[in-house]
Amino acid sequence: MDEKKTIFSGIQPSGELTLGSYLGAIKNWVTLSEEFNCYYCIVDMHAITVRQDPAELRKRTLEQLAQYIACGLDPKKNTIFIQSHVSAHAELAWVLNCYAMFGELSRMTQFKDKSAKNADNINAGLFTYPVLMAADILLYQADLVPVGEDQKQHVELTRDVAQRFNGIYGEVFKIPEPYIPKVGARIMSLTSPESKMSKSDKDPGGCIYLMQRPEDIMRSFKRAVTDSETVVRYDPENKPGISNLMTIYSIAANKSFAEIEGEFAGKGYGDFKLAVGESVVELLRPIREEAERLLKEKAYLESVYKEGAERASRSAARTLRKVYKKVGFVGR
Ligand code: ATP
Ligand code: LTN
Repeated sequence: MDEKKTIFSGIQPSGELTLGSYLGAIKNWVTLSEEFNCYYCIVDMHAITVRQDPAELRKRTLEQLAQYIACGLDPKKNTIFIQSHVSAHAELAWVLNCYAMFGELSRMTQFKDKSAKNADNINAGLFTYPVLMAADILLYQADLVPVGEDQKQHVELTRDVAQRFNGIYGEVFKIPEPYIPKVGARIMSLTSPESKMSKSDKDPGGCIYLMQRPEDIMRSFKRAVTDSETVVRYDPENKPGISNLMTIYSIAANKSFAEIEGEFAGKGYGDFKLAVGESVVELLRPIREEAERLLKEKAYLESVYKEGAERASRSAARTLRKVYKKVGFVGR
């Protein structure tokens, strides 16, 4: 038996990956990837809960795969795959839909946010989105789910649905735990630091993208919203812009908040923003260069997602078979 703990996480190919998803999620994926049995998924089925251009979705899915690898995920040591390639996700999601309650799904903040943003397309998939996410996680009997703060509620729902199912049928599912970074769990928009940096944000100036050129990254940091004081001090409540920049800098330059406050004591925000921008340029440079190189290797990328889907399917089939048996479906 495999004694290693299992990790599952995924990101939707619904836009360009941002610095937020890197610091909130992918960075932890890389840390965990050496020690654990990891499944990292590109959740294209989740992405269509918001209308997507088909050609763009296809292109972004492959780009995201190249970016996962470029961030440091070794496809030999991790199972990297595309959600729609493993049909068990949709199959388990259907079963779990019958064990998730309308009331609990109605309380999901992401559903409320996305319904407000897509008022003309509040489809049933958007509503049951967290159930598909629960299926993703539970299929692999994951112990840990490394995500940003905004996904904590969905992992909690996953636990509730799993416990409800286990309560009826016995120990079918492992109950997963969210794994959220202490610093960087919620990176804010550079232009409106009271809202989360998000790839589907309408204001691209608020976002830093993994594939962005150094000059564009620097421009966004120079324009970042600050406040009317001139003190670099960590105080998220009263100084959301500066605190967000400090968070980014502390991870990118590997410095504590106290060190940063000392470094910029008596200096203006201009110097600080330049330093943050430069640290992010250097953090992202190798990722962008490696992703650009990999994107030209179409045959290699194809071999990665095909092998990933095969491995994932084998593991997912075991859980699905058990679930089908438990609920009373006749075996084939
Ligand atoms: P969308 O705008 O399409 O909802 P998003 O930019 O919010 O996308 P997701 O695909 O929802 O990003 O998230 C990918 C992963 O990155 C999740 O684990 C999420 O919690 C994390 N994440 C996303 N944005 C941030 C952020 N600003 N700060 C920290 N973590 C984040
Ligand atoms: N809902 C997540 C993406 C996602 C996910 C998952 C994350 C889909 N399935 C399973 C962790 C585990 C999001 O919007 N970021």
